[in-house]
Amino acid sequence: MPSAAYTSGGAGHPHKTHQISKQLPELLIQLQSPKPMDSKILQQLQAIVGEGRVLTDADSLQNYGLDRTTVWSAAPCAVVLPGKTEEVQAIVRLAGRENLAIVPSGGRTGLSGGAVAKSGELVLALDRMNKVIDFNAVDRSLTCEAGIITQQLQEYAEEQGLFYPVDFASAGSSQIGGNIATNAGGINVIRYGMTREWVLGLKVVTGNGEILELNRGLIKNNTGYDFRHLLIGSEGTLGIICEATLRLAPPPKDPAVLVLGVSDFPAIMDVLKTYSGALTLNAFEFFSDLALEKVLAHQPLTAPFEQRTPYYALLEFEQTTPEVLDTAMALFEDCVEAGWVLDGVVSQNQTQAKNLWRLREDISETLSFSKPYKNDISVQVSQMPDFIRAVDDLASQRYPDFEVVWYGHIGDGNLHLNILKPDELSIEDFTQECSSVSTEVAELVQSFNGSVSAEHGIGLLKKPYLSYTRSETEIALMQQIKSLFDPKGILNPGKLF
Ligand code: S2G
Ligand code: ZN
Repeated sequence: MPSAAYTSGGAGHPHKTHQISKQLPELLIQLQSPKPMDSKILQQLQAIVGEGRVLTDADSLQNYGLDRTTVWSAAPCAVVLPGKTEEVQAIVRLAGRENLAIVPSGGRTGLSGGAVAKSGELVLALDRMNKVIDFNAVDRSLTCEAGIITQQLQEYAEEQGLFYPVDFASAGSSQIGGNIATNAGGINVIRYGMTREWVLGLKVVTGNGEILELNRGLIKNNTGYDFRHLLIGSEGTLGIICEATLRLAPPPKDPAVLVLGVSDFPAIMDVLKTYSGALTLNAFEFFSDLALEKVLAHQPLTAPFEQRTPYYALLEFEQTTPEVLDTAMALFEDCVEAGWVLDGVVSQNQTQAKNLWRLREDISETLSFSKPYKNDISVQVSQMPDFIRAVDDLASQRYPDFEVVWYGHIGDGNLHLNILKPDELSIEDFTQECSSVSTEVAELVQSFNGSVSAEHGIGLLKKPYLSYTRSETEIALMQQIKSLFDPKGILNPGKLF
């Protein structure tokens, strides 16, 4: 008899309360996925990638079947790990013949369920395709496989004296292919833009099993529709990204980090206006005191200064000349004078800069322990002062009993609103309660012509809200485009729309 007992845990996952006994994995697969992998298909997959690269054990199905969302249970039929584009192509063609759904999988750091396999899909993981293929100093470009970890790519660029400027908290686990498929944003968008700005070429396998080589690293190429930009942000629904050619930038000179204690939400925008008018900002982030409280309770970090303030702005700027720091300090005095800023600290070296950054970058992981309900919303920066007032009122009225944590990339108009799940509430009841408010948040975002998903994508989580940002005509066109790239609908079905 199986030794493990299953209780349905917080996120609806059956938590193993004991070590699974030998005969149980099959039962677990039965429990969690409609049907185990057909042995004929299994053999054909093994013939393509090799014996040990098709996984069906319970731990692999669990590990590869989820991203960082906590709403769904993993239930893929199997995981396949190709080693090159031609193997991806063969797998997609096999899946097309068998009408087998594929979920492309990178670092699985997504926050909208885009990489969740919950209905017997085949997870196609790019982990083995993780090499740098080429670097060209003249073009300042780097070609790599999709499965390379973002941080490894950043480090490789640094070794060449260059800089890959898209950065975010999960860069140590995410893969560049997933970053491209979700057009990842992060902390440097205010200066360097989203991932889309840095992709010079893509090699993809479409749902039709065709290999497309898009733009081939050219800066200028005006020859009709640029399919590269269709694939970027398509969340694995049009094609599987196998290789990418990325543009690299000169590294910012001697970046300094300034953390300011800010008196209230709207004052953050006054500070932004003051600094962005005088300095080249690499980043302009903010977080509430509750966010800081949670990070300090979980991480070995110290508060930026003696007093605690309602909000904090974190700025990073390039020190192109020695005078830049003097300007930053003079602006600090002006902001204190104006009553917007109550206190501040500036980094003296890169170690201090990194520690100050951790106060912001550790928020997402710290909050994950509370299974937060996340809103990732954006409006034009000019709309932010009015939007902040409206959405903060809505959140405090409609979430009177929940802990509401504000943080995000306010400099590019992107707010992260995280509602923390109270211990006594089940994830189902909590999600239910938050979803009803999310409709009002979506309506408010729509009234400001904003986006219901600024950087985390739509995946599964944000599907109900897509129409608050995209028109019916646009959604219909997206579906028609999908039918061209993936006529059998085998690529990440059910995601996005
Ligand atoms: C943030 C989560 C980022 C991440 O903290 O800005 O977008 O990579 C969120 O977890
Ligand atoms: Zn973010």
